[in-house]
Amino acid sequence: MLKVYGFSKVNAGARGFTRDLRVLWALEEMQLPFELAGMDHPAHDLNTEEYRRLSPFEQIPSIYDDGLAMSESAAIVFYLAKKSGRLIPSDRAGEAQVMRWCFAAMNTVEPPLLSLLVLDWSADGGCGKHREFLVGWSDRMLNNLQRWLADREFVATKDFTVADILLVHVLSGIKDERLIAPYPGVASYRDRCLARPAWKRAIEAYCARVEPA
Ligand SMILES: N[C@@H](CCC(=O)N[C@@H](CS)C(=O)NCC(=O)O)C(=O)O
Repeated sequence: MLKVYGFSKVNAGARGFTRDLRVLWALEEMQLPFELAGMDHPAHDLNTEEYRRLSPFEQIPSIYDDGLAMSESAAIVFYLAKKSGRLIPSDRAGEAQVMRWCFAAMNTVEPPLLSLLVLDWSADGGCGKHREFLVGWSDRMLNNLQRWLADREFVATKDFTVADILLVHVLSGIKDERLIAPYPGVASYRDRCLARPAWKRAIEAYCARVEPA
């Protein structure tokens, strides 16, 4: 049976936003059975030789499936989509579009948003110029994303795919709503994807299970 490594206990600020949710959402959409291995972050469950065989950077999520050890949320959801034949088109061109937008979510949209989040967590307010640069970088990506989404329901194909899961999870990490407010097309894309019953089931089960530290 597919084994998914997700948090059982994690920092209260990160709880509800961790990347195991990308995998758990995908599995809910795909209706694939799995067993969950709960990992306690403060107890250093990730810092063992055994876990590093699954996840070299000692991070969540990872999976073990039929002899295959995998980490990296994007690689995992793409693998699960190929395995299940769900949330990805079966033709090569459609699959390529999904891959393109999985990379865009991880490599183009997430970096400025995550950098800003980290700065706001860690800075003492003395990084005005750095913050201004990161806001400008985030704005540029959100503006271009809004243009792309103008006549689209989903980002990669006409149907919901794993690329939407990754991108929406990245967008849902925006803590400062003022950043997304100028882009109502991006906000409504995020909100209609988060209204899906599979996301609601995934986040409810997560909140019932994962303890804040
Ligand atoms: N690129 C990785 C990043 C994974 C990641 O940052 N995981 C965080 C939780 S969301 C983690 O395990 N942090 C614990 C740590 O680094 O000690 C992915 O997308 O799976």
